[in-house]
Amino acid sequence: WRQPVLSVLDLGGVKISRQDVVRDDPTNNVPDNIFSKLGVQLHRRDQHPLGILKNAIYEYFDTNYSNKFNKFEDLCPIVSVKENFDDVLVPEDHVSRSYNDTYYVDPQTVLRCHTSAHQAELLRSGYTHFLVTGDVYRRDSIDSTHYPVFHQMEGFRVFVLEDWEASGMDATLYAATDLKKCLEGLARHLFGAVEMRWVDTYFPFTNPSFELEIYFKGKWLEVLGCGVTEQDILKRNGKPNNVAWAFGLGLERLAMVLFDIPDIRLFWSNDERFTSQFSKGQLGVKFKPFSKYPPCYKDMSFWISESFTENNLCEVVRGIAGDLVEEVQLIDNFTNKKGMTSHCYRIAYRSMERSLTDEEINDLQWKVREQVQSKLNVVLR
Ligand code: FA5
Ligand code: MG
Repeated sequence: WRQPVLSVLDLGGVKISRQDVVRDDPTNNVPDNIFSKLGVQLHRRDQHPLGILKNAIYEYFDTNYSNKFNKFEDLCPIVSVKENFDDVLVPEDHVSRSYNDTYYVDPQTVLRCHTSAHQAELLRSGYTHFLVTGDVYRRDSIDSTHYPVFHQMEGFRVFVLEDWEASGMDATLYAATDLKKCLEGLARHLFGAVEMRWVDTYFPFTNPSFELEIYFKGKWLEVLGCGVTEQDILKRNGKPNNVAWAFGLGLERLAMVLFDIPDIRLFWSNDERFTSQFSKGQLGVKFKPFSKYPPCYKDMSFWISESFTENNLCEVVRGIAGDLVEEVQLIDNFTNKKGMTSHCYRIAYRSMERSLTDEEINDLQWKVREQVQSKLNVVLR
């Protein structure tokens, strides 16, 4: 299923060509490797772990809520700053709005960084129970559980007065209780028995807010964020007398646990040794890793300047090495007497499909060093 080279993509009914999304000007930070992911929609492939997982979640909601949840999985991932941030009350100065964290098409338009970008529009259209699945985009660090494109499913449920009145609880507690019950039930539906825990957290659009973590390979892995929707969102979108809950779950994270997939890059693999292990409706078949090829580590030290960020470094490395980069890790950090700060990063190169040659890796690393110097305003040591 290599992506066909299309001159014009159809993204949820919106026609988009490369030059609409990738431009060489400072108000745009979308690289070609990100553009190439638009329209791929891994979550809509019934044979792909993400599609299998999505279908299993649909089944849970259909069964337990008698098909009441409306499903959306083809909404255009190119959204306005208003939809992605303002409509869900993300403060003006929140880090997620920065060019360091989000892909901007232009100053008013972004690649959605979460499926919460669709909450307001769907509420205004009158939906009270909905699931939105889609690809989301973030500039981020590089390791086995982070990838700049991943998939989320948003869930949203609106309650009416009669719902909480009958319970004798106040509206917020009622919604929070129902939310946790719903998601614990979902976790049991997907995993059977699994170790999980709730962690209190903060989101601008919910209060209270929680994260659910699942114990996986010796660590707690954050799989979703959720909470009771801020009243202001309901008020602004035609539901002033209601209370609601919302969640946003990371499909890759859940699928990694369910199918034992060790590296998030594998979801994008066309290697038959990966793709042939999954079939429609088969939830939780354990992935058998084909032999792991050896990693190759390259260290790189440089004096940083004020504008240096790790996300920018990761973009440069990803732009050159693509999915051959497995991890970028800060291994040393010091400031000298003159106040200059040095960082040493270790880059792990590894293909999941073949052995890399020394020559190939040296070539990649050489290009990385060149671009780090020319694009990031740092001085190599
Ligand atoms: C959000 O995106 C919120 N919109 C979720 C939400 C919705 C909260 C509705 C409340 C109400 P967060 O940034 O934590 O939250 O991302 C949600 C999930 O996406 C995470 O729990 C994780 O499972 C997954 N995720 C986040 N970043 C990455 C990444 N770089 N790669 C893969 N998965 C990721
Ligand atoms: Mg989070």
